Amino acid sequence: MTHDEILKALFDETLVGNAPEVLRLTELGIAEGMTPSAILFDALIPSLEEVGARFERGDFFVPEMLISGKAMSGALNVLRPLLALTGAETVGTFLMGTVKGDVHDIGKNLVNIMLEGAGFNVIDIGVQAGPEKFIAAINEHNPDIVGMSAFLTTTMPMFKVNIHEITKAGLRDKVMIMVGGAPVTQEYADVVGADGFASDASTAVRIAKDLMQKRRASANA
Ligand code: B12
Repeated sequence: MTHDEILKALFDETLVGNAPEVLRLTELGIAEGMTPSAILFDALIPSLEEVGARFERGDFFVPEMLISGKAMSGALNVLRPLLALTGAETVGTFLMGTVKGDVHDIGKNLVNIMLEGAGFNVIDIGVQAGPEKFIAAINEHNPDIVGMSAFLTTTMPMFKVNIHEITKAGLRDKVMIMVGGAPVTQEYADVVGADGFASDASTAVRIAKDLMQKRRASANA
């Protein structure tokens, strides 16, 4: 198979949620010398975008979204070690979770992989994380940055709730806060009082690094 044929097949098989085939094609692509980024950005992510578009049109339902998501997650497990640097110096600690009421974790996992690749120590507190969970994890891990992911317009307000509770617990000055997820915008991030927002994983890494620099500069001031 040519690289283009592999990408096309990966797109199609992710769309129909054929997890074993997506896994096989991902491994084949890597063996054939394709980059993990090409597999991710030229096949897997566009395919999930198409899944979302079909769901919106009423052509796909929740089970279809679920199996496509599972197929993508399987491929991410293969790509994770390839995207992550080994033995890199730790840039900072990043605590990440999907907010309460929300089970979408693919976007979050992707950001985590890229952050690990950039040298961050990532602590993932999973999905459906309420304020208590974020606060307990901040106290336990002392992160530099806390990331919150939300994929539903109905769960986005949890950013504000979490930030309010983190502030009440006296922890707001100890951490930088980043938010993201499909429906989130820079305007929304500003409204809830987050320090950073990114609409994709590579930008998330860039912003996280910028925030770390600011943090170091203010610590030295
Ligand atoms: C797969 C999927 C599911 C799967 C999730 C599986 C999983 N393990 O994640 C399942 C089937 C469980 C699901 C369920 C539902 N879903 Co759904 N789902 C999707 C779908 C198709 C893909 C989401 C995804 O993973 N995308 C891939 C990643 C890579 O997306 P991404 O946005 O590019 O991610 C980047 C950024 O967002 C950013 N980012 C993400 N997190 C963070 C965090 C930080 C800190 C930063 C800085 C950046 C950042 O970086 C990421 C990587 O580049 C989307 C469609 C879409 N277009 O998003 C709908 C979608 C999100 N779902 C939707 C809906 C409505 C639902 C349900 C309510 C359906 C129902 N009736 O039950 C339920 C809700 C369940 C719940 N309580 O959470 C709607 C949301 C509409 C809205 N605006 O609120 C969408 C948009 C579909 C649609 N077009 O209508 N879903």
